[in-house]
Amino acid sequence: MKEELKNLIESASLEAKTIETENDYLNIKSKYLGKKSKLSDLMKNLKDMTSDEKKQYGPLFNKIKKDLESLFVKYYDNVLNKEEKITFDPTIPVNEEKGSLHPVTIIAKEVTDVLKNIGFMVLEGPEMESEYYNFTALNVAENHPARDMQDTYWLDNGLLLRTHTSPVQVRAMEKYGAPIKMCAAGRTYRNEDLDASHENTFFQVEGMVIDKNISISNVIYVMKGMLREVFNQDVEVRLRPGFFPFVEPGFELDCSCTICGGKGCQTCKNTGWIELCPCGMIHPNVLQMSGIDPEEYSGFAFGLGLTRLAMMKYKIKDIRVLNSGNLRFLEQFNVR
Ligand code: FA5
Repeated sequence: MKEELKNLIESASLEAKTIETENDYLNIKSKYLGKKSKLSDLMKNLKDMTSDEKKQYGPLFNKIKKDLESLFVKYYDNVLNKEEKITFDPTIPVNEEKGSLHPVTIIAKEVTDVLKNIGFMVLEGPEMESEYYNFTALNVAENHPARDMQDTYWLDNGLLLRTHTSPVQVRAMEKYGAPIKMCAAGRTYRNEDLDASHENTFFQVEGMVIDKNISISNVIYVMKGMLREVFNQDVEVRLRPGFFPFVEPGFELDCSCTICGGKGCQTCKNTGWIELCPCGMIHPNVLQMSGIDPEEYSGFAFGLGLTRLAMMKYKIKDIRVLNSGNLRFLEQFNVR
């Protein structure tokens, strides 16, 4: 028996040195320590041994089992350490190809930087929003057709994917009260038919100023200034009446299409203009619902289509390329 055990330990020790993978480790463990192993067979003899022999072999079997186990683990650890060393090998050449910022991220930073410089707080709001913040608190009644125009993705938890960044206005009014100057850039969602200028996932920047004696001329001044900074030149814009339940009066600010120079193309649906930034004076109901006295304060708000602004600045003909993950397209924006 002793001779057999000695041979077993010798061959296990030799084989342990060949462990190179997790599979090798598991196989050798099962071969020498498993239920059908030689050691297990030898241990079955215990029941026929005298009590003196049992006293001698019982502890010996246990010791051999433990020794072999730690031997296998030791060799397997060496394998793992070797793998770790390879993972952190500092001599591996660095991949010089770095990513660059997405064009919408570049524009979002440019716009919020301009607004920050003139005293706007830069805030964020949740993309998964409640019906109250997305519609009700913005004076959009439950059966109002404006809810249809901003059809969205309704979630199992009763929330929805926000259709615009306007809910951040409400959250900011509730948290900070008046006076206030804030902006918030972020992703918005709509259940849309896609075309060259409509995506189901796009970005907006909300802006809002509430103070005493605010008028529509303030919003026009801020928006024109912001566009001038982003485009590094004056851009042709036009203002026309627009309806949104949360502003009164409301306006649509359109930008002359930079793709066709205003001549008309597929991107601007042959109108020569791109709807860019609706705005208006905040409706008194909205102020009141968020705890601000409309007799004392007035304010303006705008909701800039950030993805469309990126299209206009970089002359991108089709909005769909922006969410496509197309690296050849994205590599052109070499900003980090
Ligand atoms: C709104 O979302 C309002 N919340 C804007 C607002 C804020 C008005 C504050 C008044 C006061 P509208 O649905 O028009 O409005 O969207 C605003 C801008 O987002 C559009 O002018 C357009 O530039 C952009 N936009 C709207 N839908 C899409 C779309 N499907 N794909 C890409 N851009 C879009």
